[in-house]
Amino acid sequence: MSDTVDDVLETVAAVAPDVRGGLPGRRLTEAGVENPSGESVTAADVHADELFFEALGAIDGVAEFASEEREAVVDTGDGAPGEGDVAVAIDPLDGSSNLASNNAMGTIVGIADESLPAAGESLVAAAYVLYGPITTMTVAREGTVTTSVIDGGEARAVEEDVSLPDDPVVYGFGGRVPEWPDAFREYAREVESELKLRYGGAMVGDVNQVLSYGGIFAYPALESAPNGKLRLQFEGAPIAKIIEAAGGASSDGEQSLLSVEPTDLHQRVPVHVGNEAYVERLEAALAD
Ligand code: P6P
Repeated sequence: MSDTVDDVLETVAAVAPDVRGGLPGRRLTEAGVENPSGESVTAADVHADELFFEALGAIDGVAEFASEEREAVVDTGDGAPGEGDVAVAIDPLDGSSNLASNNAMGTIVGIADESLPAAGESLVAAAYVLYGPITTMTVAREGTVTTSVIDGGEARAVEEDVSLPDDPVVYGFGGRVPEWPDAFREYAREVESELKLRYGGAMVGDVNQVLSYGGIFAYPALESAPNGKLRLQFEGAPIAKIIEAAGGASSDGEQSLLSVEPTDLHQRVPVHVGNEAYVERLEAALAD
């Protein structure tokens, strides 16, 4: 299985430049459809999804492929996840609405050794690509986090054993303040008095701020959306895998995102990730 995980990560790095290269021509083009989460899909989302599906689905050892942009899991191999093969869950272009404003976007990948939808604990690796000033890929595997620069479709490691800084500096909270439940709003007021706001509207960019400077990112439960906005399979679990491997913590408000029971491929989950102290305070605030 380890070889297949290598193949998946190398393929993500190889495809990323083509995703980035396809952005300019698709800057303001809507695909005219909605994804399974009911969100409008851009031409850039479709392009990224097709590139990753074609490349990852062709890997021997990848038995299942699921995407935030596709209704159902696609069987792509003869094997089965957990019996030597893996399942790949991907958000091909996270934060694609940032394309219109030319801000950071990303790709998020979870590699599981059980069939999808899979519990976060079954992730054998997770990664995100950040399409920022530099294209980087951050990978959690075997309990450690590595950040690479993607250069010519190859990942060149630039930071090994990445860990959250001990002294948190930034926070970023999604959703609108009037939509936050009272307990979260009170917690946010405390955090705002302690940390600096860094919120860019693409989870990968905002989480990378937290991984770089320490702090907390959340897209909490909302009054109108008790499960929040972000998807467990394609955003919450893989990002939690990375942040926890970097010495941080994650929570749906009560438990690690890696422990959340998967019930549906596109299930949403409140997401809170960052330094353990801030996650613990969050859970205490919501428990009161
Ligand atoms: P809002 C992008 O659409 C996304 O799924 C995440 O990448 C990001 O954290 C969040 O939604 C942004 O949501 O409500 O701020 O536009």
